[in-house]
Amino acid sequence: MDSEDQAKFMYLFERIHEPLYEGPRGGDKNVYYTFTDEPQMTEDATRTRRAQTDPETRRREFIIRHPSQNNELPDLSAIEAAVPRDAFFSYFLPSHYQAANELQRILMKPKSREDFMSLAAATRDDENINPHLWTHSFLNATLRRQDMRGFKIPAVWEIMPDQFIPMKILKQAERKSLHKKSKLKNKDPSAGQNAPADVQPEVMIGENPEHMLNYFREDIGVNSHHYHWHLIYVKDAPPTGPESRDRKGELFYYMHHNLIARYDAERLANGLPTTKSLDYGQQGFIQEAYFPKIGSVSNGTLYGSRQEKTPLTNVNRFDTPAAELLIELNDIFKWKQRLYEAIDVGYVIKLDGTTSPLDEEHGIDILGDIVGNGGQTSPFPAYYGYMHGLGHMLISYQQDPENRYDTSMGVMGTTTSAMRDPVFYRLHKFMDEIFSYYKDNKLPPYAANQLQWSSVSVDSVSIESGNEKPNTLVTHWTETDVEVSRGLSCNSKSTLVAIVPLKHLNHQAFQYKILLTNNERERVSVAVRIFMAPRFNGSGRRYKLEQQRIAFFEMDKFVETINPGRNVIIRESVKSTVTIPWSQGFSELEHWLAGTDYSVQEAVCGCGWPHHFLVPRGTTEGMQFDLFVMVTNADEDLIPSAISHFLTNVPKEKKPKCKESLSYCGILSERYPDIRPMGYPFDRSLAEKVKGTFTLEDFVALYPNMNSKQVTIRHNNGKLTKIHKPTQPDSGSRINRSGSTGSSIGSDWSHVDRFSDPDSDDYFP
Ligand code: CUO
Repeated sequence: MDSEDQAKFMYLFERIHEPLYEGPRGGDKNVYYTFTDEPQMTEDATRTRRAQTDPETRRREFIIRHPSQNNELPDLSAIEAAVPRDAFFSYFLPSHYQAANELQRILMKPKSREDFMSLAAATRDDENINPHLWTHSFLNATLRRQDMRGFKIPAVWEIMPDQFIPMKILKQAERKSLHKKSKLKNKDPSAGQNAPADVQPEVMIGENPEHMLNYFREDIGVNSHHYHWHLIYVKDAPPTGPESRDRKGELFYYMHHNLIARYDAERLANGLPTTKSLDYGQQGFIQEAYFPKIGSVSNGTLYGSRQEKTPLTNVNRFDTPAAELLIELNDIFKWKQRLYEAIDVGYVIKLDGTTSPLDEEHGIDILGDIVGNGGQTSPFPAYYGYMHGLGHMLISYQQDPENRYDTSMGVMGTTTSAMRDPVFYRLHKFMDEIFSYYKDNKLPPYAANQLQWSSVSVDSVSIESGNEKPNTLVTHWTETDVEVSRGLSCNSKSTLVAIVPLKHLNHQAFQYKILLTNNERERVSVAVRIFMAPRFNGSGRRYKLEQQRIAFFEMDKFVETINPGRNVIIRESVKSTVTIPWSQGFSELEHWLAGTDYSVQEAVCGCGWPHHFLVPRGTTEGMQFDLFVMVTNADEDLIPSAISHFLTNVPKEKKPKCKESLSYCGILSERYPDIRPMGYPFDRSLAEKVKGTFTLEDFVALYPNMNSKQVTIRHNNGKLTKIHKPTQPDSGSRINRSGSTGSSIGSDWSHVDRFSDPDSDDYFP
């Protein structure tokens, strides 16, 4: 792989709703794609011809051999009929999902990378292909193909800004950018070439108290993580072997359980009650309204909206012949009953009449697959249904369940946008309760010998953050520039960029300080597990551990080898293996490509909790949280091949190709790295003797390999730091011209350094 291949690849993601011949592309607006149908074009000839650059005009031209010359262009008509070009593409609609899978299968076929890119370009330019379906399939194929390992994908919010940023703000950015263009033509000195559009970055706050949570629900990192998670956890991924997703049913439970726990921490911080499960009963209704401000630049419409107290109704829509949709509330109710019965009797029925036990090793994985994935992964699809996907679709059409008004689906229909809607969390709470019912009633509480490890004791834990008092974390706001021009049609010929400064939560970097004693005579490898949860419930009372345990969310997990005797571990917050850095955009990748030390080792591949949201917001006066740290034997608990992923200092040659969240996203084609049940030790009911009035402190006092600390999270609402995009791309030394704070690009997690305010204490790893 070389820089030309990377450039050829990444510009396929630019302006996905326009054909490639609508050039030019790239920050310098000098990149063109040209299809050739010369029958004798060999791969080598294509390679030598594909990046011709005219020294006068600096026009760069990628020549692509059109796959139709050898009759290699497949028939896409069935895919196009299933997902019309102007439809909102929905991962949850079985017909859409199958069509995306079919396109992905087609894109996996080419033997060479060159042919893969040619086929991707040709399918992309098919007049009737849906751009979001194409993006889904192309990304998926890229992540799975061995010959694409190490390629860097631009941030998904730059590829599809319409899925993440309100249409009004995009239009403002577009307009400002066009005005700048005309001012520049008239040599108006007030026209800053690359100044961000002066648009309102605030999320809309109306009178509805639910709007206070917009900063969480509409965060582009949060939504991008959710999109990527579903992109890689394809419903029918095999459990073992190449392209496998080990324990994907269990991870469906665990990742979404963490989303609810994190959301509830924000609800408590805003004085709102924790999430209530959605009631699917006959009199059920959705209390919360949702009026999306986002839509699709391809079809020119916003997602459907929903009034408060919308009654839940059957859906019976025949929008297109291929997308007829009948969902009955009664079906969801029936599936729920069958699942609770299966849990009670301890097994599920299979299609062939036999049964599978819901045992300790596989039970949660089977249930997670049935609820979350349905279809091929379910032991009996018709009997247990597809509660998750059809639950999303049922809700997404409640504003117009019979299509009397020709409205679009709501945001709940897509994985890019579902987390924006308050009802997302209520639907997932409904499913989370099924998993909890199973774990709490059918699995024995952890016995003492499953919790304690006498080799190592955790003597104390604390947090240090800058000049703050010990055990105090501070959050604030940051405004980060997001370039939207690459996903819109604006300025397609101009080098001016449209930028939206987006305001999002952030926090001051911190470190955990963990004092341990190794009681053995030799070095041991410890797996350090760190969780956090609010200390007080919605009524302001101290949580009992039996209630608090479901409020814990994972902060970090890593491995250290410690000497006999006393040890101190200092762990930097930015190393968290739960989070990923802010994804690189097109212009960052262009800067990186222009660097001299080009090397491709790792890429930020998109799946992972956004690092800027590692710490919950807290409150201005300081909100109390409990930090929990537990160490277990890494040699027994972690998959040996995965241990290097958890090490703090990983040798370069062992660094993963893809920086993703280990706990929330696993590792492609490998076993899930942690052998313990996901959520251990809080994933099941406590033993009788510690249930009642036990608090976290009482619990950790029983086991020397655990410890806890009360932590204050203070929100500095008045602080706003800014992170600006690199300046105008240019074919030469852009990095120096931009004033980058940059260290060597591509030498660490392959993330281009942010171009930040030098006075800011923000840290984007
Ligand atoms: Cu992630 Cu409902 O699963 O969305």
